Amino acid sequence: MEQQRPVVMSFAGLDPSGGAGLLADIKTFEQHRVYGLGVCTALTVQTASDFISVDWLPLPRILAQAKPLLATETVSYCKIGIMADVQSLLELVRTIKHLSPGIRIVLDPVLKASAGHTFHNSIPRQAWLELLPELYLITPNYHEAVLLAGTGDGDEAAAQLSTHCAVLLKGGHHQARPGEDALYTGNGIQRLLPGPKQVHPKHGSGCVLSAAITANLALGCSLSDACANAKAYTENLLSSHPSLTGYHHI
Ligand code: PXL
Repeated sequence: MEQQRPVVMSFAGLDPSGGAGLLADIKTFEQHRVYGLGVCTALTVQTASDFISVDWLPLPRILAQAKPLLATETVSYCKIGIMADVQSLLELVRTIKHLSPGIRIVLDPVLKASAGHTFHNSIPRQAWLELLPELYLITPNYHEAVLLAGTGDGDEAAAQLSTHCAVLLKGGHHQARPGEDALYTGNGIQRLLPGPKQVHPKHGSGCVLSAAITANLALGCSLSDACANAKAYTENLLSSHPSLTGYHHI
């Protein structure tokens, strides 16, 4: 018999193509041998290459899914993906922390879907400033970091955001340093270099990375090791097949 696995929770959209959102998160959790709970924040209609529509679930319906589980399970880490707006996100985060004191929250601040749809064009800065100190880690790409900080280039933006919570700046498509990520914490900046494998762009790779970080944290890794392990896991997925769909394996 196995020992009991750590329990983690994902708040994310349903992407029926299975590449992103809840399904990607649960696949990632299972590969890491953590037990994944999944709360749906939105119903999307899409394929790996085409985004068709999104229906946001109202906050009370999101909370109704989470409350009974948070009341009965010990969840020390959760991740949040797409949410309709920052105000609901802030209320969600506060409710999660009220129901599970001490829980650490990883936020993937998704503004745009890889299949082309823009979820959010602008950022209400005041609500963001209230939200950031409630989070353990955010995982923006360069574009998201600049929009969230409202300033400078990606590196300056990440440095500024990291005065509120840890920031993993994703270098995926960065021109000068493609695939190089940087972890900004109170202890400085740690560069995470890409591995040797040939990678192919994938639908949902940001979801997989943040879910893998959450799983590694729940397994007891330091933040720095969790980010490094999750990067290696995501690169395995990116190199698993040339198409937009990737296969999960450790
Ligand atoms: O990868 C961003 C993302 C997050 N969540 C859902 C998505 C996508 C991208 O398509 O569909 C549900």
